[in-house]
Amino acid sequence: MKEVIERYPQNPFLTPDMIPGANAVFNSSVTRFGDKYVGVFRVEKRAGFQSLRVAWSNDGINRWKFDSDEVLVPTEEPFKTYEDARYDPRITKIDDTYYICHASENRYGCQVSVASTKDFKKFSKIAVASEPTNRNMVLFPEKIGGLYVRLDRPFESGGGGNIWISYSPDLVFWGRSEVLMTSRGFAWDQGKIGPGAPPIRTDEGWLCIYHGVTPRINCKIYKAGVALLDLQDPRKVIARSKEYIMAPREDYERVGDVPNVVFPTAVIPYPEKDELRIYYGGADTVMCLATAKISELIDFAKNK
Ligand code: BMA
Repeated sequence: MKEVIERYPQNPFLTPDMIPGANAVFNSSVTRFGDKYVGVFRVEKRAGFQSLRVAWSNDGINRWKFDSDEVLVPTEEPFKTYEDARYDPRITKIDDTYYICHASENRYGCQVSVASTKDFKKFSKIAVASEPTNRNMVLFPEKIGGLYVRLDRPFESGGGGNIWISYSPDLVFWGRSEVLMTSRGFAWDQGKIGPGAPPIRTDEGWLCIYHGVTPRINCKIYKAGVALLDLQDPRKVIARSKEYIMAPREDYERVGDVPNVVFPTAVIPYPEKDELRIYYGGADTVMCLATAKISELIDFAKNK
């Protein structure tokens, strides 16, 4: 059967042996920056800590050059208390500013933080933007009705979790939170689900790639799906794929520190080619790439 996504033949494109002192590089975000690409990478050190590192590439795939220092290290309160470990970054560009949302793990649980940068050299922390326990915050690339909009995944008891939507005037104070999409009993996304890449605008709605878990006796299998949200009112789910768009199949998705994980964290659209790049972590160890036709993903979301 033809898949809706196509894996990059040279996957994984980034591995820990390419970064001195790294145990793993995964669940990272890449975006366009002028005529180049920049990424904020989740690099787990051999000493065991998570770090966020900026790297640059001409084509967004090869020859990544890492800046020397880790970024978004907290130096002041409240970030020192709540950002013990920083991981799973997602980048959204709004106007001329890039926003980085990431998980902030701390003694109270996990929260989400948001920071901004214009050049990926100097970063400003904006807020720890949720109570515990929450992960996977992604920002929409434009305000809707004058407000910033985000998706995230608060945890629920019993290891579950659904995708929520919230609004904010300033990225600090969030409200009007409601459930957007729930896990589906006995389907591939019957376990917890969470936002993957930040949504992108298409003619047919906001295209959202998300992750969903299939729980099995000895593991959780992380897969990816696609949904479409109404452009004017993204609380309305227009379409959602019955099947996953991607499940762990290749060795680099099956074998690693956490087996059987594909975890999408960024997309880059090329509308002129009807193409979408999907960046994802493989088995919590390496960075991978897949491509898809935007029109085919939309049809897939509509189960056509
Ligand atoms: C999730 C997050 C991700 C990770 C995934 C699989 O809960 O921690 O960072 O990729 O589990 O281990």
